[in-house]
Amino acid sequence: MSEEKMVSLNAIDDQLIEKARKEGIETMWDRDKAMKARCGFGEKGVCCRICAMGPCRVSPVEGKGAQRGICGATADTIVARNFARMVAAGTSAHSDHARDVAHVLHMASRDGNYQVKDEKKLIALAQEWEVPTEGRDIYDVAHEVAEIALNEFGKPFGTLRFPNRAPAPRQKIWEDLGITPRAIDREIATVMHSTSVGCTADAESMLRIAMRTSLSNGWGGSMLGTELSDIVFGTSTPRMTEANLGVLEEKQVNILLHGHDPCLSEMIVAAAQDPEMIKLAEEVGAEGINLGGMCCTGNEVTMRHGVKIAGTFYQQELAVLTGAIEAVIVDVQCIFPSLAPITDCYHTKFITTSPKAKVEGATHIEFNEEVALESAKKIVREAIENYKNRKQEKVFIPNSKSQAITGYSNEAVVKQLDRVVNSHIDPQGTVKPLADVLKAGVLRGAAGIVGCNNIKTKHEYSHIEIMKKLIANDVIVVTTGCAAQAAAKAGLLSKDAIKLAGKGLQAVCELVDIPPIIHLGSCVDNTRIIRLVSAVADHLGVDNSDLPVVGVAPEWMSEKAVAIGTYVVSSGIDVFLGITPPVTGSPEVVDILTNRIEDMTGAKFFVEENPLKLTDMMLERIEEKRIKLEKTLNLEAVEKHEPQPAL
Ligand code: SF4
Ligand code: MSK
Repeated sequence: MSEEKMVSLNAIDDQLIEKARKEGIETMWDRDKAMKARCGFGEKGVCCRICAMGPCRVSPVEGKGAQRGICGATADTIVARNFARMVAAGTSAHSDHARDVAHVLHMASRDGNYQVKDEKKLIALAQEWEVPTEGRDIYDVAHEVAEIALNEFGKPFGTLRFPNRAPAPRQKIWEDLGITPRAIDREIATVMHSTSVGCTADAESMLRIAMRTSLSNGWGGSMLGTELSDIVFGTSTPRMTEANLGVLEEKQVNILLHGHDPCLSEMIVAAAQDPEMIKLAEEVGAEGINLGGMCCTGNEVTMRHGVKIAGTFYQQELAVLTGAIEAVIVDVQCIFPSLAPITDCYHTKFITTSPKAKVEGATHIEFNEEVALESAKKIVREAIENYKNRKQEKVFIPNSKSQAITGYSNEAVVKQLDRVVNSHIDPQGTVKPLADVLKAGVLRGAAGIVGCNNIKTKHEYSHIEIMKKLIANDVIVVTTGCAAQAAAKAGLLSKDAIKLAGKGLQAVCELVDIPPIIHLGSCVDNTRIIRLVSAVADHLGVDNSDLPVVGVAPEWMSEKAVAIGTYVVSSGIDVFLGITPPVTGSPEVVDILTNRIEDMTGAKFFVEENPLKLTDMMLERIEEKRIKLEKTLNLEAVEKHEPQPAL
């Protein structure tokens, strides 16, 4: 197949799609064809079905078609409301994930399935929240911290705790805009209320409400998810792993772990290492149990255990098509309902575990945290016992995998930086070396590349082209989510990739001993990125918006990405999107998001579907921010950098 016709950067994906065609199995590419053109009103965001007088589709073109819904809502109102609801939905997903982790911390005990793995981090958080720690049992402290965390969801008064971690000028901006987030659930409820029929009909006001809600995600739910997961499951450290469907094993029980919630996946990892389970696998004729991670659960277990990465969001059907998977075990989010019919074509069991995400046609085995390990063993046993049903003639395991280093928590990044600077300056570690090389222009800037895959683009092409071009231009990249997995598969999370970097970034990577693209975890872990940026801003005594830093979501598809993008812009960091959001039906909303929001937050959205042009826009913006930083810090001007092609 010619390269342009391939649906993905990876030839093996096209081979698996071909296998599906030959076997008469429907995939998302068939459904994409059947769908033909998308609904134009939906694409522009001008369809409202909030009340039963509608649905109302208003025309984005003046003088053509209905200009207002039955109630009088304009395109601006409808688009802004739809956007806000996306933010609320994304926020609910990330935050509810964190709520589950908080519950698990609350039930943690010394001899239980869930324990405190990072006591230092727990104590630090307890002190931040003024929880007494002296002379107390660590589990008493853990339970009190968990209770405070759970109260962040519904406390009746005041604002969230974590926004206090932002640089002082940023906190002031939020206060002045009236968008300092209150309780997480309250912010989500406020969006649902304000967007209901007969409420907010002012685009800017609606978007401010959406911004506050997004901040309750970034500086609330997601941040809790990261912090509490590190406490219960351990703060990740860099480790080697492998990525792509070639990690599946011919002679082992292959289990695909897909979804987001580490409360389940951590227990599945423990169950798969249990001697009883290993013995059972041998009894059914397998040489062992092989776990492969997918989507953010894949990120969670690779960063803490080095579990191999089987693939990204768009490879979930392709993984089943290998015919070599005994069970796909899922929890919540990003799970295709099509896994039910597609697993039916093979011996593969599709096991749902959460009451929040049951799927028709799946085997549902509810995961019970109270008896977590037993529950996980029950699920793993199903997979093992299914090994004997594998049909060898249907098996095709692609011969493709890459080496990757994953699992850089912020603590791990700081530890690496300490190799360069005497840690005795600051016993907690320091971001000084990072701030110094950014200030001096050795690194032109930094980019956080995050997010999903989207059938509207060639899979992973945008992720990889953007990453390669940025590092060639001395922009260090941190990455999470499926973008991180794309990088792992392309070999960009390895030290071999240093040769693709510009001279400045090469020097930094060699000195600090890091790859030029750093894996920072799952989607909730985007909070690691905003904390790292805030630490550098604090160190330099500036605001986030003064730094030559960008956020990028080249192939996003999820409502969670809309929530993330909005909290990143609200945190003062520009966001570059490779897929146009459904807002183009309102020139007002487009103008706010891509222009006027900068007056409020110091950052804005940029949208361009051509990844190379999008990268040029990022590089230009980074240079603009460099000039701003030089002025703010009274630095000597460094020569402007002209964009270089990827190496
Ligand atoms: Fe139509 Fe207004 Fe009802 Fe929306 S809220 S469906 S625009 S009448
Ligand atoms: S898993 S939200 S496809 S990054 Fe977080 Fe990947 Fe996007 Fe799901």
